[in-house]
Amino acid sequence: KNSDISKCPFMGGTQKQTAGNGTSVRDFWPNELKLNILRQNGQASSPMAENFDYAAAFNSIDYAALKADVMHFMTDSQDWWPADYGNYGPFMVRMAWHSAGTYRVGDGRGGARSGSQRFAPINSWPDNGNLDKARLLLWPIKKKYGNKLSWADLMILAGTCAMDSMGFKTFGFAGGREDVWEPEQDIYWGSETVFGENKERYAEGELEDPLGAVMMGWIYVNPEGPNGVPDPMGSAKDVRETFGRMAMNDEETVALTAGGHTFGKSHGAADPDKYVGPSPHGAPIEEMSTGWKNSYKSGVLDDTITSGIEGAWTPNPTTWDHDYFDVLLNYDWELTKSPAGAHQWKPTAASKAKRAPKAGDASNTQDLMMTTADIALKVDPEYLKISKRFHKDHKAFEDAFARAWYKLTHRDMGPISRYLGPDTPKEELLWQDPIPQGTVLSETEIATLKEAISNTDLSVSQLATTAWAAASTFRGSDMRGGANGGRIRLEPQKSWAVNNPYELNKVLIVIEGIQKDFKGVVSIADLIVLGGTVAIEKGVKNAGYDIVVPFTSGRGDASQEQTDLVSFGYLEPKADGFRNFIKKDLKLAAEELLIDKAQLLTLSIPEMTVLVAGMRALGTNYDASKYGLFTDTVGTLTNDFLVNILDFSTTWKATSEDDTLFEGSDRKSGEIKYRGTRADLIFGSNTELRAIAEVYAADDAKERFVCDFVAAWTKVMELDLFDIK
Ligand code: HEB
Repeated sequence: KNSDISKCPFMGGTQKQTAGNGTSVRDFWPNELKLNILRQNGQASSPMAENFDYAAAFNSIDYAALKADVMHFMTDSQDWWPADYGNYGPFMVRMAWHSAGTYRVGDGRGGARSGSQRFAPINSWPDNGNLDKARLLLWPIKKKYGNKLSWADLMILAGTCAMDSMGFKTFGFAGGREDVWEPEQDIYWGSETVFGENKERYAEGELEDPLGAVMMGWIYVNPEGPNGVPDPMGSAKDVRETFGRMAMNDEETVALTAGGHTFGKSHGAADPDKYVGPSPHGAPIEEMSTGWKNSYKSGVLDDTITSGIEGAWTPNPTTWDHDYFDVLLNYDWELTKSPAGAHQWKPTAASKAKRAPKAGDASNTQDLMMTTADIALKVDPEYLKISKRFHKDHKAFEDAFARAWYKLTHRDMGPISRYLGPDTPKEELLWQDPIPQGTVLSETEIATLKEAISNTDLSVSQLATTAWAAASTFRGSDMRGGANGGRIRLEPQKSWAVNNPYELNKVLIVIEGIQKDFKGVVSIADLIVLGGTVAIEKGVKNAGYDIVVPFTSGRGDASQEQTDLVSFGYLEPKADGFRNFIKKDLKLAAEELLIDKAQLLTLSIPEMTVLVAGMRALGTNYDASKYGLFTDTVGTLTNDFLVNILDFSTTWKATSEDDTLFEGSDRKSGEIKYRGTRADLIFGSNTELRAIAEVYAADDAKERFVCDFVAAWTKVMELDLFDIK
């Protein structure tokens, strides 16, 4: 399937002497720190005006007219890629599912929110075969609505309307996904260099974290079975693992797969190696961003080659009905091969199974089929129980499928306040991490509360650490976490090692005391962030500057019942370089995890640099250790960390065998001055970080350092204030 290497001599960069070609730094040093992930989606790569407001643009759409256009589209078959059964519905459902299906809970990355199916590598993954055509078909609608409707929203809207148009009552749809203009570089899709391989991700036996797919280039599992072996029990294991990483439980998994495969068909008319050309990213220029050119007969309808599996799951593939479980459970299945050579299952002759119409000729029929992954829903005992229940209880199945589809496609959008459009359901769902509305405080109230916090014996370091602990759970990947909700006082957060539960509890008791004194006026969430404000202002003042640290109130406090323990568990940091915390025995280095976290916090390189330096100065290490405290004035917001990391009168050597801890001594006297971690030393070692460090360590930068720290701190504190700001 690796037909991507073009034979044309002018392809693939044979003309090497143009800008950007030649070997890159990474070719020489593959382990180079990946700072580039903090430089994505800059203003320069976006064609939108700087003040473009997507929410406002989306809300200006005549939504009813848009839906009517999408509904009409479903049966408006085009000659260049005619619709199977005259209906694009199933094709759109698959496109939307594959757009959303890259989401994984581990780091919140992937998913439908950015429209990244338009770009490589995703546009060219074998599992996304022919979805280039699905998007091209939608172009006239995209063109009509322009900037008001992102590709990301359109893909999910099309998949959802498709189901409505085929008679399924969906749960709702919300817009609000803004497109990116370049592929995301921060998402780790695995280390294999060949599609369909999985050696690297199973190197340790278990599927590597945080990956959500069993092999390179696929969304979840191999439909034919693990490594192409048609073993339904093995497939069940893969399905459970990968859907679990998409935050789906067994019931949701069965509902989604059965509901999805009630529609459409698989395409495997002939041998792909013989007839299918390279994927879009490797295709010749005249194919105009499409790929998988199929030279088998007409190349479309019943001659289409996509997954290689051939046939429909149900007798009426463009109508919502309850046939899927009838077909799966009432018939017996035997292994067979598609015309393309793929393993698949067909009903035994004794089953006297119904048949499905041919995609391009309703007067003709073909066998029904199941993939090995479908058969898993019958052979795995837990899946079978659910399948049987859904088979009998149509209402339960429809409700589960509608809700799971809604969750699948909206999972990465953040709080419901970010949802746009009249089809947004009102019901509060646990996976949306609901937060009750907070109170906006007056200036006087804020001043009084600040005074009250100052009068406690909580230190600058305690207050700053707690505010950071609360706010820094935010992930720009799926917009979850953050200080809002006050969940730092709830399980699981209050017990995380990184939060030093014993110390955290001491702070919480004092904060809760203040809240009691000001009954009903202020949330714990606001108080914790305000505590950080008080701490930073003290640090600024100690440094001799007079800068106001901005504070926005209005956060609410969620309850324990509103907090999904399992799904919040995924927000637990394995490492937090800002607090010099790292769990034992991680394979990744502290500096890599620092960059990863900075990316999830949507920070730039300078923002990350001032935050690390400033937090060291304020003494925010999680265990109050001395690592990275290159200052005599802890609690004063100075640039000492950077000044001293760049100072060559200190010489460093590793003190731990695994090169994770270091001590710095005076080059002349040999006297030990400092201790540091990799998250500290990287600012002196990495040339790009060093360049930024130099700016802030210079004699003319003291005030700028303080100002930029305050701005970056405030940014982190307010990352989750979508409805408030
Ligand atoms: Fe599916 C299709 C597999 C899940 C929806 N899928 C399909 C195919 C395959 C599959 C192989 C074929 C493709 C071609 O064209 O060739 N899936 C699968 C698997 C899984 C799934 C393995 C896991 C278990 N789906 C799913 C889900 C959904 C879906 C979840 C939704 C909800 N699909 C779908 C559809 C279709 C498909 C709708 C059809 C498309 C057309 O027709 O075009």
